[in-house]
Amino acid sequence: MEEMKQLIDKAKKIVITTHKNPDGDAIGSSLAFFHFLKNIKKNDVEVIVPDSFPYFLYWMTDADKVICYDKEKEQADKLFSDADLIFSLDYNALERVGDMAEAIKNASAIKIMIDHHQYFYFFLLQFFLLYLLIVSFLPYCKSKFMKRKKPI
Ligand SMILES: [Mn+2]
Repeated sequence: MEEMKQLIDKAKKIVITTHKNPDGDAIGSSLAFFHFLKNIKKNDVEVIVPDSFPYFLYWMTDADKVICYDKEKEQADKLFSDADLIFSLDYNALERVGDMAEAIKNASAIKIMIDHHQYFYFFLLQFFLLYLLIVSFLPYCKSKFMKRKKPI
């Protein structure tokens, strides 16, 4: 946290990004962070999303300032290459930003990822463990059930 604060203090140009088909938490977290940075007097901050987001999210303050990469690629590419700091919000794998991945990868900026999703393989592992748990308990449940069903 302290390190991040220092990086923000030092950065002049900051870009906030989020995942493809942005949803409420993507746009909400990006704009909230955008407002936070503006409030601490960071003037050169942009939110760039891979593609457009649903109209019902436009009620959020400054939603109209969000740059859609698929529509304003040239401008966005320049912002990425000029940035000192790039934030990745609400995603944890570059595959999730589609065509924008290349620009982020090539940017010389320091990149910070903040996400509430689990790393994909942990997610799979969790399902596997749940499966094992169910499979190992199944015989036990079955036998209980059978006993109860037995006629007296
Ligand atoms: Mn999301």
